Amino acid sequence: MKRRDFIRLTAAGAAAALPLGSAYAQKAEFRYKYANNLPVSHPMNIRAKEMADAIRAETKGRVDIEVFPNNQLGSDTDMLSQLRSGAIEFFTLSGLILSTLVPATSITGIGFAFPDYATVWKALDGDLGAYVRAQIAKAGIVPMDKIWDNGFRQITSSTKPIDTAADLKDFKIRVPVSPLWTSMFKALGAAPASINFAEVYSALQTHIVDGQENPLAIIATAKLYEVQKYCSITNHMWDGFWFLANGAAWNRLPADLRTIVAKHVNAAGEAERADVEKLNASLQQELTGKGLVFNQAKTATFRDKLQKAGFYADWKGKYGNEAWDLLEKYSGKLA
Ligand code: X2X
Repeated sequence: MKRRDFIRLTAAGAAAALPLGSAYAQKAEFRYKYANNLPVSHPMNIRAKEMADAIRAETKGRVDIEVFPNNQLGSDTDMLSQLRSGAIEFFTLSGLILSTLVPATSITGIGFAFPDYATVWKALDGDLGAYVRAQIAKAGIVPMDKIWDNGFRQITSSTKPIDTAADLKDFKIRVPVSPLWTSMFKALGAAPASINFAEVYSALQTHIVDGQENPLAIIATAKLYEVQKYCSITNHMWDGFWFLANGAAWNRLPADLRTIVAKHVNAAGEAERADVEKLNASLQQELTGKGLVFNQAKTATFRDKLQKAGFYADWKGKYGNEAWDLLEKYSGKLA
């Protein structure tokens, strides 16, 4: 057999042996990575997989997004650096953690700002969200229009139920790495420790901290109930994930592909919002079955404590009047 023929034959053989899915990946012009910090079973990752499939299909394989869930590529702090350097092209991150780079983005997490989901989406899909996205864009990161839901947060503990703000006194609680989170729990009298989500399960298991706070969808999918005993319904803040793109990687995509990608990312985000809202409303029963003991906290005592500690006045000063007015347009008067 001539060498030329041999090469032709083996090349054909290799192509035929490719599994269907990766046929696209082989010829993709844009192979991008999307990374996040949540377990595969969380709606974020279920919708992200559908999203990547839809993008591959509609771009006829030109854009191939690989999803890396569950801190596979590192902690939020690591992934934010990777997004900025272009080592990953897409990343979902809480606005509160993103505030370590773009200070204005934490404003949507101010304690007790939003009474319900209807108000959250009005604000985030309205001019408060537009304001925050404009600040993110100035840092060379491109946020998609629709923020994904994390949810209203609840406090869990291995030692005692949290009923009033007084129960938080000196309470060792893990908070994400974010000045607003630390400030809020200090104002509530607690002893907060900044820890990336990647380390939360083990920090609870080894009693480095006694508690943490997260929405029920995360307490369930990350199995935090295995290492916590009590869950206090506080709804002390809402949190969401901006779907972020590295600016250079985004601009490399031709305009028609950018349109297709943005459409599917935003649609997946809206589907994820509905999934998470439903889960957060229904999980209490399931988690009770797994041994978590629930109580409804007296949230007026929390608001009062924040107000008296000067929390709202301090943060109004930091964000400035333009941003604070946009927040109060939806939250009502806070400070
Ligand atoms: O770190 C957390 O607690 C989490 C998963 O809720 C966020 O990404 C903010």
